[in-house]
Amino acid sequence: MKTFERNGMMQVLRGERVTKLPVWLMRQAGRYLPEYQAVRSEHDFFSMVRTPKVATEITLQPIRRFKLDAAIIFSDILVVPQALGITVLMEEKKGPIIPIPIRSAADVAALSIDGFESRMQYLSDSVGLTARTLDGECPLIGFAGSPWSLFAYAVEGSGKKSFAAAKAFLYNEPQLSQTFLALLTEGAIRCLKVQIAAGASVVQLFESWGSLLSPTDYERLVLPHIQKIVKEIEPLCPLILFVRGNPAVTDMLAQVTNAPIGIDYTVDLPRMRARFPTRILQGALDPTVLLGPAAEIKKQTHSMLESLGKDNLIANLGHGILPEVKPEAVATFVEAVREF
Ligand code: 1CP
Repeated sequence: MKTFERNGMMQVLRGERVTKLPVWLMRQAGRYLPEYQAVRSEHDFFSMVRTPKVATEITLQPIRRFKLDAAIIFSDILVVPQALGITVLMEEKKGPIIPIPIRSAADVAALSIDGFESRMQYLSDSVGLTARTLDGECPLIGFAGSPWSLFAYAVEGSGKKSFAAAKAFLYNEPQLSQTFLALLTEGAIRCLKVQIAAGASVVQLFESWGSLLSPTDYERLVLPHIQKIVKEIEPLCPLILFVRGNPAVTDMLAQVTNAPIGIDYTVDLPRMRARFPTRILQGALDPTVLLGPAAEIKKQTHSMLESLGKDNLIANLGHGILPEVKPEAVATFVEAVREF
């Protein structure tokens, strides 16, 4: 048995009780770390993602610094639309840009899943190299974006607007939207399978733009795709479902699956735990608390852990860490979990 099988993360995911709560942070590999900035200043974002040695180095940076209980592979949710044939650029300080967004039947028809795995070879290599380099120190998490969050970027063209174009497409082209969502679902499933085959022990699905849909529309238009992903991936390894900014959707996913649920900081924590007393939950400190003083970070972390209870819990933030956070604040958060 690999050492990390007895690490708290895998134990919690197997439903075992632990004496030490596992902790990792969403977006732990990234811009708040000076050692990340040093590598980034010399490379384009997607060439970093596509170079296994660089991706491995970035993945390990936060593990070295904070001795976290899980690593998450350095990649991006937008690698799936890229591998389907959509051009994605990473604009400095702005985030992802899709210069030719998906707006018509011809745009969707031009995409293809054929040869998907060969276009994901770099990801397979990165995951493999990272897992071998970790050598059992902790498990490696693979991930993908949910079909809806990918749809939102691919149709809108960027992440900074109201997503009016994505919503208009969804309602004006209901059948075409479902065709595109089904293709993105297939892409997400294959992307997760590539990472699992290469050595990821856990995977997470990011529903970063669940907040754009009403719970009714989510249930009608997106939920069947999520259920397909769960059905395909659950037999292979633990799958954590994370939703940002829509507690009703978080609740819906917890009701229709047995999957571990990643909760964000807008969820009422005591109520969530009361509704799902034995479910594996992950979260959920407001990431902006890390901008405050150490005493506040400790107080809020302890209060978050008290609300969620010590069992069936993976400590994390309720969304990704902000680039403005100081590494010392992360150390304080990790220490606050460890001393709880
Ligand atoms: O540490 C890690 O978590 C590893 C790698 C990782 C992950 C899990 C990156 C690297 N991106 C992601 C997921 C991701 N990417 C999500 C889901 C999580 C979330 O909700 O935050 C989303 C929405 C994206 C899209 C994306 N990529 C954004 C968000 C833009 C927006 O609309 O808000 C941004 C800024 C990126 C770029 C990016 N991805 C990752 C890093 C380190 C960066 C910064 C790039 C840089 O250095 O300029």
